[in-house]
Amino acid sequence: MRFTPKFKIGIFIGFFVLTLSANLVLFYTFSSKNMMPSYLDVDRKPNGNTFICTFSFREVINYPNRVRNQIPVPDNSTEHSIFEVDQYGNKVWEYIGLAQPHEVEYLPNGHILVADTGHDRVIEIDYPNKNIVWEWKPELINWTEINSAWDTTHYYNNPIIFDWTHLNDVDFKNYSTWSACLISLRNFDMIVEINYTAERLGPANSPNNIIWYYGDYNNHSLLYHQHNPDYLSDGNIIVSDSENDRILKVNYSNKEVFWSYQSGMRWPRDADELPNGNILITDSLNSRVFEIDAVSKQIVWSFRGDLINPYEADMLDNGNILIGNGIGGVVYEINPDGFEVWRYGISYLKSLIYLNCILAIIIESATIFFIFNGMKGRSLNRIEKILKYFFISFLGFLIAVAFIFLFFYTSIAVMVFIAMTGAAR
Ligand SMILES: [Ca+2]
Ligand SMILES: [Ca+2]
Ligand SMILES: [Ca+2]
Repeated sequence: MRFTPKFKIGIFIGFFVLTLSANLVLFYTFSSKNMMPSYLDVDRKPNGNTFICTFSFREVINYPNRVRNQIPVPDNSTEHSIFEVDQYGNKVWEYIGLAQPHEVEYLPNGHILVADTGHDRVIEIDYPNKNIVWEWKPELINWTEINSAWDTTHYYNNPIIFDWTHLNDVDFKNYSTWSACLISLRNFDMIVEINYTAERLGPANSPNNIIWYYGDYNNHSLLYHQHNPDYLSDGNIIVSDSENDRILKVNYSNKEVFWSYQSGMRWPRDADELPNGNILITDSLNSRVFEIDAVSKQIVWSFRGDLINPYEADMLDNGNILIGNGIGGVVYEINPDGFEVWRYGISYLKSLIYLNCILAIIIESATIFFIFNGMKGRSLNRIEKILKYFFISFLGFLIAVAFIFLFFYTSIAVMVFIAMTGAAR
């Protein structure tokens, strides 16, 4: 039985339309059912459960300019949450109504502190209940009282709009007789330390409770859109100076940078001091997590796997690394050999891209094979030959594109993310 050329072309177009529509349906389903989340801070709790800060990819699609244009999140949005999963991946607790929450911090009294980024506030929740028992809002601070150079016209005192400070981190420290919080105000290019004990005794949001700060909105050589400042064991501060592509250790007493690391990184967003003194760095736009020796600054461990713009990584007590994989939509626990020992979530984005690429490669290769087969023993005129070779070259091009997506999908996803959200400049 011989198929006419028209019939073959019909089959080819049919396959193409079918694949395209299947993709659109799958993409719509995944995004509308919130199956493509974006993970930020992830914390392993002492009981083995994991806290995950998330907003959805649907969010990114619907409001690609949310962060760039400071578009408010509707009240009680279910797409910006902190939830807790047990080791089997069951969701056991959730708190919604946040705006791109970047950080959750487990307090000694069992409460949690949350950096509710877009809402420009730190909240303390009486976990496992869901009452806000304390709130710190930079809009309630008269910043001129902290530094007279910041007058009423200064950005720190206005305009108070959604995501004005982009408050992206809170860290807690017990100074034995009192406690403090280290808070990162990204759009202020500044981190502040506040006396948590005094805040809790009240009145809260007092300028007097700001006991230390580092950074200046008008001086990007200090900090430029930083993430994840942490207290170091020696009392100093480590911070990811993200837009400056470097990690800094700042002397707490004299505010001088006494250590820095800047080597081939793109938008690092987390740096943790490890028990052996090494530094664990999340190099977001390079989609990797690596560990350096703090003295020699040599890389002693590195992991890429399926990471796409990871937000942060923690070393767990068992020596494994827990990673919040940004738009990759998966939380990974990786052992020191680089093997995945636990995960939460499925990367539907990756599944969709892989499925398409493999389908495209099979269908296009088969088409080329059948074209050559059909040409056997037949003499073609010049026009027919040109058309056939043009078509074969086109299919070859599509196969090459599919291979590029297969091998470089991480970099492509990062490029799309930057283009859509305006992240990292
Ligand atoms: Ca945390
Ligand atoms: Ca943090
Ligand atoms: Ca970390």
